[in-house]
Amino acid sequence: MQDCPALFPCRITRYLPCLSSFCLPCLFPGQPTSVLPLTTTSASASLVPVGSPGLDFSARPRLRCCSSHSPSLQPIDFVRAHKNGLFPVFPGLPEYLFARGLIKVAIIIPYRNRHEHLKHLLFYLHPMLVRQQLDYGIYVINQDGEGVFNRAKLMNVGFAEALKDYDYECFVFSDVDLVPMDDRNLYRCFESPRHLSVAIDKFNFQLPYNTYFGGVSAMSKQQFLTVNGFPNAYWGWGGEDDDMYKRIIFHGMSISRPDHITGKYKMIKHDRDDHNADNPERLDKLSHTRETMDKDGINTLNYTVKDIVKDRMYTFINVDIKAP
Ligand SMILES: [Mn+2]
Repeated sequence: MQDCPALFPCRITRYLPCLSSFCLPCLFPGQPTSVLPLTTTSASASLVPVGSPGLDFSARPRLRCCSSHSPSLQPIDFVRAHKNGLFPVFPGLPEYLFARGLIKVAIIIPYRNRHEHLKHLLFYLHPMLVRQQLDYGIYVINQDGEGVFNRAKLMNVGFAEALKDYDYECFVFSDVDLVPMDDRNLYRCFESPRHLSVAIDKFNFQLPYNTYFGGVSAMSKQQFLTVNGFPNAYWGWGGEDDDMYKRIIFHGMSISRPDHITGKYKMIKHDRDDHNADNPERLDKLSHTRETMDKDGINTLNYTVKDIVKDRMYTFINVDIKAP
């Protein structure tokens, strides 16, 4: 163990081969105090199919750095290897990680000016997604400029842009400040659209209301297209998640959820952002979802990509979404 190197010697399209719990502390070199505490609990370990469950935020993590020459860090293009049917063996990772059939999942994070939150989220999310054995990519969709924020439209952009990047079959839409606390909360798609953040500490680990679909949700490509994606017309805070819930119900689907233990989340505390005031039109809009859902959504999405930066840990897409 030694000081974190400035860079980690691996650059790949996605993250599977280069991440292990061994190298994670090096993802964010710097002050350990800026990272939420992490320990795992052992109580139900034997029940867990995908790694150690449960985050307990009561103790600080031990942030030891990795060696700069970890044998598991290799500059390999995993996607190309996968396509070519090559399954190189990475020390410490089981061979079945590289078998065919990994679920291709894009994590979409609408974003503006929340670097600290993103750092915290990714510190926990990457290792969990690796333990869940997903073929995943993370897309941070940044709303360019100071216009009114539009979470739903950014998620539509994320869907469209991620599909240009790779043949994803499942999309997880996540707020930047919601950290999953249990590995068993699978970031994949199910037969029904899935609401994942069912027990957020801010809401006392309860659903705030039964039809709540906000926070973190997962939809397959087909489910998302069936409901015409998210609405683009909700500028400012609130309503867009309820609109999505209605779209799902109006298309004859229901939602699935994990239980209230598995679905626990820690919300990173913050004040309301600038330029994201309550949307006063949301209740009126919500009363018209049935008429508007086929006319406003992924089929009418328009935006301009200003930059795409492939960071080691995520793809950052800066986008002008034509805020009014
Ligand atoms: Mn928030």
